Amino acid sequence: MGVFFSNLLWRLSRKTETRLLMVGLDAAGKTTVLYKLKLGEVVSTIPTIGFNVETVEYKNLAFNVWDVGGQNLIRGLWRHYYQNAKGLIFVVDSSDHDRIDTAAEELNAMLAEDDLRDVVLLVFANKQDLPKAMPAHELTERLGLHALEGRQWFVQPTCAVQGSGLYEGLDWLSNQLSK
Ligand code: G3D
Ligand code: MG
Repeated sequence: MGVFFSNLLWRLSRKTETRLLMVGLDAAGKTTVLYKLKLGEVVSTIPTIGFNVETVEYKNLAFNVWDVGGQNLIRGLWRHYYQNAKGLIFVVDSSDHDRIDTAAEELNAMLAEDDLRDVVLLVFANKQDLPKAMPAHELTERLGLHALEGRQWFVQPTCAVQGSGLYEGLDWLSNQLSK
C-alpha cells in the first residue's frame, strides 16, 4: 500500500497548494484516517476555544481536519480553512443510524457555503466492518447526494482502522482534481 500511496500523493501534491478539508461528526473516524494515511506529523491546533483542527502537510498538499456538529457559534471560524480548498472529504460512521440525519444537515450546510461551491466531494462511508453499517447506496440517499447540482461527488465505502477503501477514494479525488 505504501508505494500506491506515494504515487497518489505525488499526483495530488505536485501542483501548488492543494488544500483538502476532512470533516464529519465526532467519532466518524477522521483522526483514524489521518494517521492511517501516514503523510507526516499530525499537528493539532486550537485556534479558539472548542475548535480543534488537525493538520497534516505533505509537499504541497495540506489536510485540515475538524469535527462538525452542534457548534453554531464557531461556524464562522471554519471559513478561514475554506479558502483555496479543492476537495471536501466527509467522513460518516455508516453504523450510526441515530446521527445520520445530523450528518446530512452538517454536510449540506457546508456545501451551501459560497467558498465551497467548487469543491469536489468525497464521502468516506466509514466503519463498513460493523454489522449495522448502511451500504453506500443507502448513505447516498440519506445524505441527499442525488439532489446536489453541479457538484462532482463520490461515496467510497471504507474501514479506516484497516485502511481499506482510503486509497480508492483518494484516487478518485486526485483524478477529479487533475481534470
Ligand atoms: P473522529 O476523529 O472522527 O472523531 P476517530 O474519530 O478517528 O477518533 O474514531 C472514533 C472511534 O471509531 C475510534 O474508536 C476508532 O478506532 C473507531 N473507528 C474509526 N474507523 C473505524 C472503522 O472503520 N471501523 C470501526 N469498527 N471502528 C472505527 P475508539 O474506541 O478508539 O474510540
Ligand atoms: Mg478526531
